[in-house]
Amino acid sequence: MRTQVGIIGAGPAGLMLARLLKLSGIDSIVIENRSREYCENRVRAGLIEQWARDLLIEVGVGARMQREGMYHEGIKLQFGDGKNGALHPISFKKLVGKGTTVYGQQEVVKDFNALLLKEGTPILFEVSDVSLEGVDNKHPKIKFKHEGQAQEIDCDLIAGCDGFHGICRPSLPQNLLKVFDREYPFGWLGILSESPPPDHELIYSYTERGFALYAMRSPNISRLYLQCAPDEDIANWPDDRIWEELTLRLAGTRKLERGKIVQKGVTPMRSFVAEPMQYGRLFLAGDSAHIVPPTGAKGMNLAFADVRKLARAMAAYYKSGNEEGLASYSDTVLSRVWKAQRFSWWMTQLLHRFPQETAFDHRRQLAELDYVATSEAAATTLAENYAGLPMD
Ligand code: RFL
Ligand code: PHB
Repeated sequence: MRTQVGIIGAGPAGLMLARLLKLSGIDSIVIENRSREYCENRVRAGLIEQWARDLLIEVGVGARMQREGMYHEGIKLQFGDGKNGALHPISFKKLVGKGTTVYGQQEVVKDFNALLLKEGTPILFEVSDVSLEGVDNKHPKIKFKHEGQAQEIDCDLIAGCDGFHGICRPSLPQNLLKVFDREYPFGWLGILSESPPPDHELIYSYTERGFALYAMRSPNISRLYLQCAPDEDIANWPDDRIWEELTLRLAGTRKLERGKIVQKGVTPMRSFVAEPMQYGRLFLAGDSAHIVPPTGAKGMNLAFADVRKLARAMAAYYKSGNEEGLASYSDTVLSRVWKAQRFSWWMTQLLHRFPQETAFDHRRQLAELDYVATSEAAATTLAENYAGLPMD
């Protein structure tokens, strides 16, 4: 097989890249090691920044999101347990004139798969034994197995969109890679439940018992998270215990309706960046190069931001042979990546209880929450970053 751009991974990064390239008249083939059904049902991110919503509409996959997604003008912070507990709204709309959209990542993936396959961009699911060859010369190749057959794709360029556990990042010379890594001493236990969310906005709750997040997928489906140990055994959390803990961490500010839990899992939290995000003809994008803790809701948005820049650089290369955009890709996207890292770390350290924290740390967190809730300057900083930094 031969294509212009070989894309490894059919997550948000790979699919958006394939679509942007198609709109610039550039051919690509996407390969994915999981089944289509698995990818379309993997419950993950849910929050889409304003510019990313606009981009999904612009590239032609926004219609269902516009119908079914929930547009949010802000979030609510909850802190101060018991009688002092209160909800503090932060209105992005008022502060920065933007909002966010809640629409499940797996729905975005479904919408892309349907459009790409209909318009003739190949997505090969359930491939195995993927490896790269010749990324340091002009004729890179992707080798893999598909339907029992050994296959090769000759490409001009390769996009490594294969997530944190993929093969692309390890394919860069390891002596060139600089890795920046931080693991947090907690994880999130997440559930999807057939019950209405406690509030129409997302509630980020800081309590003595730990952090909790009350999000949603629709007016009748809640997506709820509890801070837990990073290696928490889900078997220790029967449904009743989850509901009791979620109720306690809402601190009486809203009523929490219970419902059937249809999915649950534990996610460890980490911040991670690998630099540079390119080598020769191989370009990393999304989680294959960087991971953020989910508190700032940045992961899927950053994946889109990377490939928007990458698609532009590739289009310029094919249009005029100009390699400047490709050469500066990593430097260009890393400036946004690090700002998202900073914000995700900041939200995480603000809202979680740390095992080694001192009484001073705890008071400082409460003071910072109070500052964000009462200072327009501080709230504007949160709003600007959460709803999405400007994107050109
Ligand atoms: P993905 O989605 O991991 O896609 C990579 C794809 O590559 C495939 N793959 C391979 N394919 C071929 N060959 C190989 N050797 C391969 N190895 C892997 C994988 O099967 C997969 O299909 O990476 P991508 O595209 O960079 O997208 C990143 C996002 O998925 C991720 O950042 C977000 O889910 C993070 N995230 C959130 N992001 C947001 O923007 N807003 C949120 O509200 C948000 N909440 C979250 C989150 C992630 C969470 N978890 C579970 C990690 C909440 C949670 C709980
Ligand atoms: C989600 O809806 O799953 C979600 C929303 C906001 C976050 C993380 C996850 O910060």
